[in-house]
Amino acid sequence: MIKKCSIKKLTSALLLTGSIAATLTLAPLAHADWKGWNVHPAGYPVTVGIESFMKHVEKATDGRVSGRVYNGGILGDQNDAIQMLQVNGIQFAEFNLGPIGTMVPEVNVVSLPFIFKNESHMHRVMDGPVGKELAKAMAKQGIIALAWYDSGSRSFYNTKHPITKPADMKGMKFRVMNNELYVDMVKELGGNATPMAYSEVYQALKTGVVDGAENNWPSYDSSNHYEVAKYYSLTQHLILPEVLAVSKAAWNSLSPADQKAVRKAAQDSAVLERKLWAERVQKSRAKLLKAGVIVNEIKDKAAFQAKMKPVYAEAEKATPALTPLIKQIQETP
Ligand code: GTR
Repeated sequence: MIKKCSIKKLTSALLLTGSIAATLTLAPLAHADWKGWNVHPAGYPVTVGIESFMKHVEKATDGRVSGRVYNGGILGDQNDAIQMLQVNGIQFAEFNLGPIGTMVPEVNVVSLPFIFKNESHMHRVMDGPVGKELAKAMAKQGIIALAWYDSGSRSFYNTKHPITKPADMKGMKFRVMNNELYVDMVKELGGNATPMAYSEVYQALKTGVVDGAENNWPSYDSSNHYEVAKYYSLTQHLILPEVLAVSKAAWNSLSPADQKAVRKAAQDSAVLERKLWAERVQKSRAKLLKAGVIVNEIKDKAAFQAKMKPVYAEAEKATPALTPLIKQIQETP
């Protein structure tokens, strides 16, 4: 009896030790520490959004996932970030959809100039079936899109003179984001374009390597480009969505419940970012007008739009999958 009892005790003691050992070895594996990329500085709507995302992820997963965002592009430029995400060198990032079109051609649909009627149209499209389709295409390339952020509309600015019609761009050199589609866009408008990393544009404008660039009010402000290129012409030729994404490897390592929590944290952060975005546009605009930026409205954008036909034709020829997507966007009320 005594013998039996001690064997039982010994067995349960061993079982206990075994489970402690299992917990000890499994615990570090179950905890993920994520590294995140963002090009913007502290306080920028995107930065506040992505930081709030990570905070909520930590809370909602009871600390099973924690992470840190590296702001200001210190881990590299946008192209580096996309590649790092694809190989799980970083686990999450927020970036513009523009350059993603070079590796996920369907995504080029958002880079077609004047494709969206206005910003709320872009939101309706991205929050609907087109957004889902683009997310599916991105997932095939290892990028899991969780939520669409806002980045308003982009307009041209330059160091020389106001642009009121395409002919005003003749012979001028513009920096564009990394995507041949933007090179074509500027060429059709009469200028020349050079793809360049965002971090290099200030110096390029200052030294005359380029005469201009294009961006939204908040980035024109936070990058200080307005200090060196004061003519801001409201062409609003691109309304580009941005994405909060995680790497496929990071995503696949989560339990279904944690995936749900992470997606929700991303979508909540997008609601916050979009609200902050609208406020920031007004703030940046007011600040730069005060700083002496010379802004001109373009009442009739038809002359710019008409020049974009070959850009659409070329893009659709290269990627036939764009044609039905264009139709879907145009038919979205
Ligand atoms: C900003 C955008 C960045 C980056 C940048 C650029 O508006 O938020 O992600 O794309 O423009 O022009 O490179």
